[in-house]
Amino acid sequence: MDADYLPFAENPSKPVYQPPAGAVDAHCHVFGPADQFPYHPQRKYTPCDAPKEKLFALRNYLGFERNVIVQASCHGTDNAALIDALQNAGDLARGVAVVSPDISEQALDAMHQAGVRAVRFNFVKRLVDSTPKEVYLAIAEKIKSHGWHIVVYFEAPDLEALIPFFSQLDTTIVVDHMGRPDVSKGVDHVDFQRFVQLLEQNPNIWTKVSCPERMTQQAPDYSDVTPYARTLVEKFPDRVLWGTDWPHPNMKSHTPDDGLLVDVIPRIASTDALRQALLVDNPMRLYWS
Ligand code: 0GY
Repeated sequence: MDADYLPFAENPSKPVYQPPAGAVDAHCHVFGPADQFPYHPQRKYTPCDAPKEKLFALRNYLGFERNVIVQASCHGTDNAALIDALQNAGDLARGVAVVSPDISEQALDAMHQAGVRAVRFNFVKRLVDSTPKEVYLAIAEKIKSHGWHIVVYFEAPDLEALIPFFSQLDTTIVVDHMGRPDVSKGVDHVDFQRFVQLLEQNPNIWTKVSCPERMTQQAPDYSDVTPYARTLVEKFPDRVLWGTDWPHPNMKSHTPDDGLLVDVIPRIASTDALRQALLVDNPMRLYWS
């Protein structure tokens, strides 16, 4: 099956920056392989197979110790590839699943046992059909007793309409990719400032300072994205996570080099203390404690 976007880099460069011991890549995916874990029939894109073995090899090559693997839309609510990866990672991976509200307690228990610690609500219109808020609220209620949190993915223009919904979720919320600002607008633009204010007002909200490859006009330097990430790391040092976003589904502009993405880290987290929080202490607190 052919992917409908650029394949990921099979041989990324070795990063110059070495992450601290115990570093966590807190946003990455596994896809397929399709003959073992088929993609969802109603998916919005067909990915390149990106099996667990390649993810674990990349983790070691880049100098990371652990992964948080996020269920992507192309696998729908079938979390089999994710669970298989978690079960093969020992204690070195945790998962973010996508579930429907009728999932049984038994299935949630089994997922927890495998390492799932969160569910993902995806609001990106090109990736998923819209889901009624009541459905998401029912899922939020179901996961509460498991101590899981909620990962949300949306794009900046949609944030304003989502804020009342987020205030109904009385759990930790992790926002993917800094809320996907349009980086041509500058950090002072109302859209990004709305996101910063949301984090100031709601201490339950965290964010991943990830994914420069999707927002940039300046690959592979990403200097148009780094001011956004740096702002969030400095303002909210205890509520930020970092991830590669490997294998970069849906990339059409360029093929990201994961080594160069790692080399962005010291430019967004300028001290050892900020990097220790971003790469080790924060993800360990959220996913391994
Ligand atoms: C990402 C980004 C994308 C895809 C998904 O669930 C998904 O299919 O998250 C994207 O195309 O922006 O977070 O990896």
